[in-house]
Amino acid sequence: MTAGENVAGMPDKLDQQNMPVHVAIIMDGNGRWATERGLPRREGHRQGVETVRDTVRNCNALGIKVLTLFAFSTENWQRPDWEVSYLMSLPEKYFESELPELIRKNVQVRMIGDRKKLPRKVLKVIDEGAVATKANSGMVLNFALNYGSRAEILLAVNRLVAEATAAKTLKRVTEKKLSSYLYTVDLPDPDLLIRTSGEQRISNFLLWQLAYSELYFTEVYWPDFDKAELLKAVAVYQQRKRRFGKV
Ligand code: V07
Repeated sequence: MTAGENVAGMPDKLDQQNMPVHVAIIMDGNGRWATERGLPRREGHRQGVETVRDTVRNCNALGIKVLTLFAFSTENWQRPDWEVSYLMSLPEKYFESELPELIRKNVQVRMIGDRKKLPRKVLKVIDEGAVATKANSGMVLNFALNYGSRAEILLAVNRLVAEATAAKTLKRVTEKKLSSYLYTVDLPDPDLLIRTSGEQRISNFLLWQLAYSELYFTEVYWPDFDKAELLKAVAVYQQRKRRFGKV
């Protein structure tokens, strides 16, 4: 696709030669979206899943190769019990409606994060989604669940130390070596990080992997992050790349 053509009916000016390969998103603002409408917070999360569905479709149509979505952080356990329970029902809800289409569209589903503490039922649902799409060679859809970046890095360092202790030798650790112990071992680093809902922080998300990523922050709440907003984010990414290329 070239400039001026459409992605599913939407006019755009994207440069297909300069698409981000890996897009990561902090999906913030579901609660605020609901509260501002006088709706229960759970409605915001429900709408958030709809936005996940649309965003996966749109990224796939744009030719993005990896989409990482921050669905649940290690800090989110501090939410009220009812909210944690509701959030934990969403992976199943998502797959119930979307798994056939993900399979059909050659999308491979994965999870990154600490599996300990996640309910057995949730792990079962996610593993089934991963197994059902394991052989798919198209877009990788990577859900960060019970994910914290410092914990990920510490896990990697401790595994390195344990192996070195067992082997009674410690070679100099390189970036490549450490990267190979992270959850994202076989994924490229994100080219573009998007965070919705106005906060301008990384919040313990992919700290190592985001070292050279373009950061895009928008005031738009996650449930309102539609195709036009996604195209805007990618257009800003491409504009920054073009400017960088000139100097
Ligand atoms: C969650 C919806 C999106 C906005 C952010 C918070 C609420 C999709 C999933 C999911 C996770 C794993 C998986 C398949 C789907 C999800 C949680 C919350 C905990 F394999 N959306 N979504 N998981 N929200």
